[in-house]
Amino acid sequence: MAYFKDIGKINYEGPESKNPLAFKYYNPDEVVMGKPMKDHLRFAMSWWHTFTYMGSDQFGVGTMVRDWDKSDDPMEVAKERVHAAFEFMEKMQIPFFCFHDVDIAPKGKDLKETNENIDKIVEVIKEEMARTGIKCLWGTTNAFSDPKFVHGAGTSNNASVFAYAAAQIKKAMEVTKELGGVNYVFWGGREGYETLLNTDMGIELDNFARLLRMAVDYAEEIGFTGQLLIEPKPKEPTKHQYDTDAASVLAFLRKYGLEDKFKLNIEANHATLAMHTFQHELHYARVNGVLGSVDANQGDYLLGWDTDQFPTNIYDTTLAMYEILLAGGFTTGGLNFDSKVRRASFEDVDLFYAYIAGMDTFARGLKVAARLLEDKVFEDFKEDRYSSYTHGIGKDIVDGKVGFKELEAYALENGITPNKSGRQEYLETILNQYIFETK
Ligand code: XUL
Ligand code: CO
Repeated sequence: MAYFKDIGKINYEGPESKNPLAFKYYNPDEVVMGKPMKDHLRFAMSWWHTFTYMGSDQFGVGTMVRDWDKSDDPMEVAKERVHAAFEFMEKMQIPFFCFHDVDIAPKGKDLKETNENIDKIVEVIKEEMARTGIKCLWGTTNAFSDPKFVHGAGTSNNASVFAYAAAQIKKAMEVTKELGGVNYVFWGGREGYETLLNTDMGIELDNFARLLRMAVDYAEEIGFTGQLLIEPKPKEPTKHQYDTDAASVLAFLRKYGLEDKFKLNIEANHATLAMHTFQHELHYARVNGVLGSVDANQGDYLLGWDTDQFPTNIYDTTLAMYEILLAGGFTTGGLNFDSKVRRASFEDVDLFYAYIAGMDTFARGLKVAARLLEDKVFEDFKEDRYSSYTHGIGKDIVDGKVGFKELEAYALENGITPNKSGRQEYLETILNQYIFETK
């Protein structure tokens, strides 16, 4: 059965179009820097926000009434969600999806029954994947919602909870492999703490690393060759999440010798919560060689929590695509819309408007970023700005030829070469010009 009967396929109509159900900038086959847009952007739908989020918040229940959620049988609901999800992705021209284990199938009376439920729904998903050609970008485990994870999963003080989380990850990895997923994500969930008065951070971090090591070993054992990813976030649900930001995750991975096994899944709103820009987190991951994938959304600068809004800020998407292009583009990664419609946008058509907004803003950001890179606007400026390290004393520093004594002698003899302006406002104007003028 078709769930979005009144809505056809969303096509590219160009910037002049007034059709709200059309792309104005996302033109999947248009070639940008030698590659079709769809291969640069690798858009993915998040199963949880799109098909399980019903619009509830701390003050009220769900507002969304979905035809595919009508049955009293949770397995029927799960199956119909699969059909609705694939109809949606097909119409939206979204080539990938991402999921948590709990998003796709209902909980059973125990782990065994839950896993059986998952297996049954996976069969339905596989049929739809074969029918449509839509692929899995990544799978993950929800080891944070259930009450047993009150003290964390891999960082729980309760070893039986650690074991349960491991069992859940094992299953989710198997399922991700079965669905041909090209990445597997670890977001910390409740891996963090509320108060150090009851927390042994040392043992919690060691245990978390043990869990990740087991995941690496198991991936190898079952032949899952997808990229393992960690998604940083500084707070929410716990006051202090261990995977705070790109820098702290990298330090953690290096301490435990896991840095070659994981890359990062950078989420825009998590960057904001960490008091960083989205670009900062992408840039940090890129220069350290660990930029894996992206959770595309945006936060609200006036609110201190994860609002997971669809990305509509052209500056953020331009600078994000700039970093992604500089990284050489995605390999296994992609742009997963970890974004949800507002509670008041409760009609089915709002899902389409939301994804169109996000996809168009990223498509346009891609084109602006490509032009900025082709013209080497910022890259030339930076090259010149750091040119003192390409010759003379600067080159000696870089080549490791000098120490404090030689540098003291240099300073005594030569003093300071005058500094030059950083030209921030000039560069910001150029960025604007490219955003305004890119066709
Ligand atoms: C939570 C979040 C998650 C992860 C996957 O803030 O972003 O949805 O992306 O668990
Ligand atoms: Co996310």
